[in-house]
Amino acid sequence: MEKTYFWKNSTVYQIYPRSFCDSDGDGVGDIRGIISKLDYLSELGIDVIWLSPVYKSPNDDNGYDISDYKDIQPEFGTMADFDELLEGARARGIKIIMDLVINHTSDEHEWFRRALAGEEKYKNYYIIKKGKPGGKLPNNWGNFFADCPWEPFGNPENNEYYLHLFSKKQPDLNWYNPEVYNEIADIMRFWLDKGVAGFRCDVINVIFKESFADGKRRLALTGKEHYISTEGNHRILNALRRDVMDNYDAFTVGETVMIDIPMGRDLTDEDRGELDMVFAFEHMECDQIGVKWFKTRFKPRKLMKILTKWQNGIKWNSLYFENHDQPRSVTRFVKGGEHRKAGSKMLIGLLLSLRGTPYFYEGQEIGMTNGAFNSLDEIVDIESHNVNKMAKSLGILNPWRWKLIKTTSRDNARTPMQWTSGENAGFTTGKPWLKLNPNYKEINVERDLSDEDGIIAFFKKMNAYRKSSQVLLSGEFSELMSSKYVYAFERRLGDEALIAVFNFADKTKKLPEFCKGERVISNYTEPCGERLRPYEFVLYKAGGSLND
Ligand code: ISL
Repeated sequence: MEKTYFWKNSTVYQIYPRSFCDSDGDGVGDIRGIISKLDYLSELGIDVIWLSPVYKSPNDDNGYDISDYKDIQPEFGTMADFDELLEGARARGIKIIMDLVINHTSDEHEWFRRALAGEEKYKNYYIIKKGKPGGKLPNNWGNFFADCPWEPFGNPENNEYYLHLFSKKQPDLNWYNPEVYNEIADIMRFWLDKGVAGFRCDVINVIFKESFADGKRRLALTGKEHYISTEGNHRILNALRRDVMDNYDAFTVGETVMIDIPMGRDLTDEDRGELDMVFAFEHMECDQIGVKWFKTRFKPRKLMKILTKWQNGIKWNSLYFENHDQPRSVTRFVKGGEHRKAGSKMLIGLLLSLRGTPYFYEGQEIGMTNGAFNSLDEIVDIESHNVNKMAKSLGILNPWRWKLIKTTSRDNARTPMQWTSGENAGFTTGKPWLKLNPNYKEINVERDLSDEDGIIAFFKKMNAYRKSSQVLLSGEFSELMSSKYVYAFERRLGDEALIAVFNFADKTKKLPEFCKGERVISNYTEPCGERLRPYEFVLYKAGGSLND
């Protein structure tokens, strides 16, 4: 199969189906809701939709716990709806990638049920270990969701436990077993044969555990050295590339936790042949100390340094500031509500100016902000509840626990999409599954679209420009400046160069002298003088005179 590498020129838009658009009034977004918004997505100018899981699931982790990989979650619709979505997208030149969750299944998956019923074949699909003498767990590992990663398996007398790095309803698959490999390869072919354009591969660099020995004690995720980007993991990815992906004009983007640049390079090296791109996390950790729950003041220069490091370190990056696990970028990186519009545009401008494939998360195009939750009762996310329990057991008082959760909970990004200023933001006619942000009266698609100077208008303009510019699509990156607040870089292809400059301050800042040339695009209408305005972004065509 000849590869077109279409993803190198694509802009991707992530849909979290539960929160996107509800067509039947049950308060949960669904596939027909997405179909009803295809024209909107097409007008935005996006090329690929990344669909968070729509497979059958008991929803312990909102679909990341899959009980049937070849069927659709009834509350999202039917396979016929899915086929219609795929066709409707195709007709508009939009491709769809699926979320591939293969570190674990749901404990309600048939494989796990049969394992529990005692079928050896299926027991071998999971990681089941004997407890150590004295009623001890098989090892001292930690868990991603602030839980214990071992849960008794079946009859307690057998002293067996199954491993779950995430929720206890997400048992980890045993990638030592070739049958597991074959099952997953088959699932991938099933979707690729339908015409999907690839996969976003969930926590893909932890699937192969090289050893089950105790780990070095850490604040979080003790044991991770035994499973982060192991050699066995590389072998599996390479095999899936050869056996499956090479037969389709499709791509993979790996969600790769805790990777550094050398790991990212190995995972995406074309000669090794594993993944096409990775989602690295380092830039998403620029405002935290140790673990993500301990947020510190955002220092723009730290973000700039990390972005530059990855631009220089990896041939092709995935560019993102948001997804369904992260707080909203405008709340996180932009000070004060009055700059929401300029700041949202600047962050969009930044993603679309860097080298790599840009990913946007639903609502980012209208500058949606973190959820407006008042207490834990309003939070659904399992991780947040587990963290609360754990913090409580450590004696952390409620106001502190709530502060951590309110700032960092994954539900911040999962509040329903704000379409209109009408009832329930036009998301549903029923009761939304998660509390809407009351700011939908001001922040919504309808209103933004009616504003010539809206965030969507800027997104469309900038995205269209990127697509017409070989320099932005494939030019080399070099940093020109990363000061306390001002970031600037050049993108160059042969003799042609663009200079992008960003002011991360809520005050004016001096425009660097090298920012000269034709002002191609900006988030402000009037050209700036000697000083950049708050959260100003300008793209210059190098050569020519300043602001002409
Ligand atoms: O950062 C995290 C760990 O503390 C989590 O937000 C997240 O679990 C991690 O990034 C892995 O995420 C992916 O796999 C999870 C699922 O809950 C997330 O939604 C998904 O993006 C388990 O499938």
